Order: sequence, then structure tokens, then C-alpha cells
Amino acid sequence: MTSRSARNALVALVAATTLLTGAAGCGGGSGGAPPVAATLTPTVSDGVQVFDVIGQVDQTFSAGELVASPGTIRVDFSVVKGSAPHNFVIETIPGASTKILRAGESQSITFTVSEPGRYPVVCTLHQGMTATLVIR
Ligand SMILES: [Cu+2]
Repeated sequence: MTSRSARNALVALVAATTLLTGAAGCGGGSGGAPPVAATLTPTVSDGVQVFDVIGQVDQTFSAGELVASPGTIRVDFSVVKGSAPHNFVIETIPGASTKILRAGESQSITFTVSEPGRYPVVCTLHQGMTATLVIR
């Protein structure tokens, strides 16, 4: 029993060390656990909830969740330099889609959502490039 708990303690220590190393090595290359996608809250300008979202080189959105309240929402979407083209599309909300943007381009879209819920965001060019607009 004692050797088992000693082993558990060792495992915990290794796990903690790995976490610390991972945090210190932030910005490094690939490998290890996938990064946790960020949750964004909007800045509010004249009653409009504004999100800044970037389509990235690694075919992800810069945010995993956009959290807003019912009302008018603006998404300022841009595609980072050096990236493949991307778009930002919420198929279930009229007007909530950009055109396909190339690296260095940006487009703002404004739309209104009244119903709380979870609305999937996709890039139609890259399977798995997804996010969620959360209205609550
Ligand atoms: Cu894409």
C-alpha cells in the first residue's frame, strides 16, 4: 500500500512538472496537448457587442467560444498574414457570414440574435475549424 501511494505521489509530481514545463514553453512548437481555445467576451460600443476574431495559420479561430447577450453583435474577422484563406460562417443566423478572406484581409459583419443558445461557427474551407457563439 505504501509503495502504491508513493507511486501515486510520483505520478502527481511528474504531471505537475509537465504542466509547469508546458506553461513555460508556451509559444513553442507543436506536440503535447492541444491548446485550450480561448473564450471571448465582447467589448460594447454604442450597444453593439463587438468581437475581434482571427483566422489563424494553424486553421483555427482565435477563440473557441464567443459569449454574448441577446442583441446586436459585430464580428471583426481577419485572416492573419501567411495563412490559408478562411471565412467565418454561422449558418443558423442570417447575415452572420463573411466572404472567403485571404491572408491580410478583414471583414466586419453585424447581425442580431434574440434567442439564447449555442450557435456553431465554421470555416467552410477547413473541416474542424470551428467555434461556438454562445448567447445567454
Ligand atoms: Cu479556414
